[in-house]
Amino acid sequence: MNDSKPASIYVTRPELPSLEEFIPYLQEIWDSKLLTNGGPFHQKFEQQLCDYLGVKHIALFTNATIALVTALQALRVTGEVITTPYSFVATAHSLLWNGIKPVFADIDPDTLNLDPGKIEAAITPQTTAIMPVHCYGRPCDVERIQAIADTYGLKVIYDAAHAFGVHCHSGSVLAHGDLSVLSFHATKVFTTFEGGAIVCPDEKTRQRINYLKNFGFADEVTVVAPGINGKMSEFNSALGLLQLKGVDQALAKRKAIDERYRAALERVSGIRCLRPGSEMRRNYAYFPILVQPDYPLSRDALYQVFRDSNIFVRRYFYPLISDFPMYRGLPSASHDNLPVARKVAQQVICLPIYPELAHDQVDRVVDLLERQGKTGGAAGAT
Ligand code: T4K
Repeated sequence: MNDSKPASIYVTRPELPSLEEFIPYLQEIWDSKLLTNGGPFHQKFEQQLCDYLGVKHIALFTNATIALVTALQALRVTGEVITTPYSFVATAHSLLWNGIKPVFADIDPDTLNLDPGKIEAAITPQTTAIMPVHCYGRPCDVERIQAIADTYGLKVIYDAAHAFGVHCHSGSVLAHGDLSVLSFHATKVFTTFEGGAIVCPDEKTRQRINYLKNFGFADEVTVVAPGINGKMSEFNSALGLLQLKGVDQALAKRKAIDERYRAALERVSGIRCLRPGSEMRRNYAYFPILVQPDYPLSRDALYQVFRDSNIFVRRYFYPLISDFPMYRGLPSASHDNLPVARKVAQQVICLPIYPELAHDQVDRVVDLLERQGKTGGAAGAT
């Protein structure tokens, strides 16, 4: 009898070019001995990234978390910032690292993004900015958020860690707000191993951000701010440059997987897929499902069956940020304030999606959902 388990499937796997393709880039770095501090690959990658994303000014970073911390510094944000509890913890951590108080507002039940209708009630005399997240790469209601920011004189910094390549009706979603921050982490649709970027509205802002990410140096002898070291290295920049060549193909493969899931999951009652959002160009970064009360298994029981079957789905984003010890004492973290986020965090599972995920692996995920949906857990793991 063969009782060996089927191969593991992860929530994501990075898409990489062939090593052979990367060797000449490495050779160039080795020959030049230019490893960091805005070298030739850094400059080329910044330029080509602007072209690809359809934006004019980008500052590359070592990762998105340092970029978020720096974005807040660049705009001199202080006091309180209104943000979502339904995100990766780095969103709110960037506020604490700046001595800013996060004020959580609830999310919209359809988009799972910060609900614009909940923002105004959270504004106080201390509020200086809003930090929404384009969760799963689905655009926030950028117009309504901007209208509120304009009315109250607030800055808007988008955590766009998931929104690489996403377009809304007006073009790149990254062009909205005062600044947008991207992540190129290994788990993202576009990766440079670690990496990130700030999309800026103009060259003056980018210049200031470049000072801040280089210890505050404006020139060899002038330090204009208590900056940090947020620079992207030549290694990561060279990889990014090469990655740009394959990104459209990778997005097309993600699209096919997204479509396969959607078509198959129509048969499975009790499992809700999110409707595509308002975007004109999607990036299929995640495939979240919401386990409804009429599905025979609880979300956590289903999560365990997946794991027992070597399918490593994730509960992004559970627990809510507002439930972690450094946030849960805030008045805005109270259960009554965040009913939608709380419910969604109890229901969500992100299914595997990445370019190399084979269609029979997608079918294995769907079969499990279908089987458990029929037998209510009696089927066990495979
Ligand atoms: N804002 C938002 C909204 C974010 O989602 C994130 C990051 C940030 C800001 C901050 O961005 P960065 O500072 O990281 O640039 C992951 C990532 O570490 C994190 O970057 C990401 N969001 C978050 C949503 O997910 P984990 O703890 O779930 O990652 P991990 O290591 O468990 O990886 C998940 C799966 O991915 C693994 O089971 C297998 C696969 N994987 C992962 C890595 C790291 C690989 O195949 N290769 C790898 O190298 O947090």
